[in-house]
Amino acid sequence: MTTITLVQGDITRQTADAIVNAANSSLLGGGGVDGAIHRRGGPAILDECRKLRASQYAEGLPTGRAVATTAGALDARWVIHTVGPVFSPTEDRSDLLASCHREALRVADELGARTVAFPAISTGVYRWPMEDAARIAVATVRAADTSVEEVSFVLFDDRAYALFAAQLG
Ligand code: AR6
Repeated sequence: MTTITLVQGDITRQTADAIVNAANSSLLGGGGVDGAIHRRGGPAILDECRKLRASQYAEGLPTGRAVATTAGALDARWVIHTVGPVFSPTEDRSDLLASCHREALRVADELGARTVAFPAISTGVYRWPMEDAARIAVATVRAADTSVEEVSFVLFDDRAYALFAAQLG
């Protein structure tokens, strides 16, 4: 059984075996969580991302997939980068958002990570409505077949925290 906990705050301040990054396909950084992780984690993360781009992910990491690097100076062993879908009002991309959570947990299992911190993937720059993202994130983690013991969702503000809390009920 995986325990799900909620934390309000900055994901780069968390302690966990693995911290999940809401990245983009380039793996070369960006704003939001991605920018904060690279800033606080330091250049070792970007170095490994560049190596991934030079090897198995020459075309970039596809949406819905996940890959791990060092966590650099973060209080974690690994960063698991995943690429959320951009929200579309005309196309249902929920499976891709669920896939981000499933794939991140699969990578965590491969690494032997027992505690994993997730941000609210796709709810910032990628504009996914928070309530629906919370529903998909919580349901997917609950249904996952994983050895991860604790998943924490790290929510930046009160509203996100409340919407995730409502899903945990
Ligand atoms: N800790 C926790 N949550 C945060 C933090 C933080 N330090 N910073 C922002 N959030 P986003 P996306 C919240 O935009 O929507 C990047 O440029 C934020 O309020 O980080 O998946 C990437 O390179 C929001 O609720 O990720 C991609 O290009 C949530 O984290 C693109 O943005 C996710 O917002 C990915 O967009």
